[in-house]
Amino acid sequence: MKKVSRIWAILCCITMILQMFTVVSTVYASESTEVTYDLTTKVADVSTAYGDVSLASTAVTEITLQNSYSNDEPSDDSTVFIEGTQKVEPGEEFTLNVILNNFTEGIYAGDIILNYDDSLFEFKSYEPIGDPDKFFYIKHDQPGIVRIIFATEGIAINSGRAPLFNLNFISKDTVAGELGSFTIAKSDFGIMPGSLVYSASGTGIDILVEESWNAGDVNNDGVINTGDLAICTYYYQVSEGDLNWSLAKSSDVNNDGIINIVDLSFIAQLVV
Ligand SMILES: [Ca+2]
Ligand SMILES: [Ca+2]
Repeated sequence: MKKVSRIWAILCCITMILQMFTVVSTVYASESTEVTYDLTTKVADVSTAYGDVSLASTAVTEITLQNSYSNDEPSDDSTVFIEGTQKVEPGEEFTLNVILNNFTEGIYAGDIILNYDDSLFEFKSYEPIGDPDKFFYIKHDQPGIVRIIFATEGIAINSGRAPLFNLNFISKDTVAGELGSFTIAKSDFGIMPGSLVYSASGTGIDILVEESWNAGDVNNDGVINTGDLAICTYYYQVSEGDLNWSLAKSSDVNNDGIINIVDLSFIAQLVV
């Protein structure tokens, strides 16, 4: 009888979660176009922008571009930013997204140097994302520095928000409880007409390699509760390969590459 009651309680939780999913989806759909990041905050708290769902595991830095080479300044709020997860497990693969934002000028080429803490992380690969198609040249001949040079195939990047590429890393499984940095040492973007170069540099994000990870504690705050359920629900049906997988994957408690009812029911059973 006790077991039947427990199953009934789990089913009730799942029903509530799916109802919550509908509400959260509506909130996201109505507010997603208004999401902004605090340019002065290294790790942005975007929970307000996303309604009641906390995305505290997101690390974001956004850098305003300057023109160091002439007096022609970029349009207001032209920025480049990188985002990724705030915490990883030892030996875990993760992704940083590099994105241009608020450009009205035409960008045809870029040259970005990212420094990373090679005592904690290894660079694995890159993935082109977004439009237009781009040609890439990657230079990674010494640990801790990866350089990405890209050029479009004759089409300007001048949309509001333009994802450029993802960088895939893995944390070393020999370290734990340490914080490592990812810093944009240089980022130049070539503009036409005018052959201008706009630049940003000198900031980045920190990512923690955790001591340990408790499956179900999605936001890793030490307790499994409805906050974890909300995050799992928020990323419902997100799967490996999606652009926001690096943010969603901590909800994938059975590690099968998709956030679905299996993960929700697992977490629901552990809610205290
Ligand atoms: Ca939690
Ligand atoms: Ca799963």
